[in-house]
Amino acid sequence: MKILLYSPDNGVTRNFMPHLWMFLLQALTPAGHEVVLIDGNAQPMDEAGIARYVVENKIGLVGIGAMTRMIAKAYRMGDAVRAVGVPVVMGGPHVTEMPDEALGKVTGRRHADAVALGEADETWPKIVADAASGRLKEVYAPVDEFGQDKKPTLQSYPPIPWDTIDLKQFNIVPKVFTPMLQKLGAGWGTFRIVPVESGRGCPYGCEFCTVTGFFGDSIRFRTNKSVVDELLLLKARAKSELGQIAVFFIDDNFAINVKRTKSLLRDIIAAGAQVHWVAQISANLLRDEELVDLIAASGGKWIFIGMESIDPANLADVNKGFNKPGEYAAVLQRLANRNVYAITSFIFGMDNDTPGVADRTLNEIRTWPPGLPIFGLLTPLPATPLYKRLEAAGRLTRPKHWEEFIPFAMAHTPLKMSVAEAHAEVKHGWNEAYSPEAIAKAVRSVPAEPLGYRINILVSRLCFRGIYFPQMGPMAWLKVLAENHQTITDVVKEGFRQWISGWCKRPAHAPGVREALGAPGAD
Ligand code: B12
Ligand code: SF4
Repeated sequence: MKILLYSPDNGVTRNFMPHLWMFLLQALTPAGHEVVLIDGNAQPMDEAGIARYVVENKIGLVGIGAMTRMIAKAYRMGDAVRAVGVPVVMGGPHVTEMPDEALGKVTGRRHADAVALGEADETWPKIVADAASGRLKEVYAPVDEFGQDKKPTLQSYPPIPWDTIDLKQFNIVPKVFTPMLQKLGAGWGTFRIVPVESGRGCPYGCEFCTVTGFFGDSIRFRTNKSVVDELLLLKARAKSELGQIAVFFIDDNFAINVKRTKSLLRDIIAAGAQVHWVAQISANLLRDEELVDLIAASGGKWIFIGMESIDPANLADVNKGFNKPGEYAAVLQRLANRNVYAITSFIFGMDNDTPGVADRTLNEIRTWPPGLPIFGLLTPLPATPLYKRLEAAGRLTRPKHWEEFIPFAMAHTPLKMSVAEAHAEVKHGWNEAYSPEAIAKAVRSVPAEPLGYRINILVSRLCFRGIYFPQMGPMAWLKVLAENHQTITDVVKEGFRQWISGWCKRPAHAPGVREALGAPGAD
């Protein structure tokens, strides 16, 4: 059987990296079946497009996975596939929480033949076998022989064959530049951000988060060896293509067990498996100097920190009182001292927020080392404690907000500001944090370091806003480049000066551009 795994875009945001579930299910598919992957973010497709693809390629089963914000598109694509007579199975956080919706038990509009609840590592082979024999069931739940919820251990994680997987659609470097950039240093002909997980689960139970409910509070890890082997495979692939691969450790809280994280990082270093990596770690776990040393030494470049708010009352409201705004600056400085920077995520529209929250947050951010701030709105995702609280209080204004996804739009009314005010705060946050002046200041604030770190800050800043406010199309990009031309010119001039002076002083074995740019192994 030929299987298509499809991840929808939501028509608004574009992801900068593919979703892990597709590669994982592909690796878990029993032998004898062919699996093709299409990520709608990389290969935009509409309903007619997927129906045509499925028919032309004789696909026998389509698997669709989606977060809540993509679910409306997922349903439309499911409808189109089912209309040409091919069965659809859906999985992921949204259908796990709302299986009846996908199966049409609420509205009568059915979008999937089957749903896979929760973690599908162990149910997927069964789904494939049932589909191949025409006996697909409606619901697949990960349970043991007593019907109790069963979580995969991750100890026998399947090797993902990164050396052979077709990754063309996930290359961020435009094809026209590939031949030229392959010659730059160790090669930049391709650049991909690849998701890798080293463990699952987070026990913290923040009120707005799906994770504790979905993965449970039992934390599970892969073996260090299987993670290290995966990194080595990725590193070898990048080298063979004269390209670069960065890894996003998608664990919910990469250092949830600090002892184990240190042991993994030590093993990565010992095996020479360092690649540039990003991971999500909560601020309270970054107090440990040794952990931060190991992060830097193992290739860690950016840490995603869910700061959420600088107001302790807000944090307490959403069960995230373990975040201490008073220590944010010290945590970020500890990272910056090792040239590791942070993606700092904030939520506006919390119950104690009042107009001016963006400026108050921006004033704090300006005192911190440079990073990549993100601003979003408090969103009641289905089945979260937040959703239940707001529903019980009658505060949901759009209880089924996912039916018509609107980016950056609230689905409930905050207590101390209006919905329109909350929207304006988010817009203001993004505009100010990514203004040409703010970008110039961030780049200038690391003058003593190798040029590579300033390039890292500049490029990340220019690109990052685009993940949330896509700079699609050449005109949007030209505008961004024009607005930031002074900073870009300064960095290019500096690079040229360093290159010329390096060239003049060049001994028999001189560092190449890669080393000058601060690539791993050169820090
Ligand atoms: C990495 C990640 C991201 C990445 C991008 C996604 C990517 N390319 O991987 C970034 C950081 C950009 C991101 C952004 C956002 N994210 Co996010 N993200 C994650 C994270 C941490 C890991 C996802 C992952 O790979 N998990 C590991 C895999 C193995 O698990 P899985 O995807 O659930 O897949 C398993 C099962 O669900 C199932 N399955 C999944 N799909 C399918 C399909 C089929 C056919 C089958 C059979 C089974 C199946 O099988 C898999 C194996 O067991 C999750 C939390 C988490 N731990 O999952 C949040 C999570 C998915 N994100 C979430 C959210 C809300 C967001 C944002 C909206 C946040 C924001 N406000 O900006 C944005 C949206 C960005 C966008 N452009 O759309 C929520 C989604 C909740 C929901 N109900 O939709 C999650 C669950 C976290 C949370 N706080 O609750 N995210
Ligand atoms: S710390 Fe992060 S992953 Fe864990 S419950 Fe809170 S928001 Fe979710």
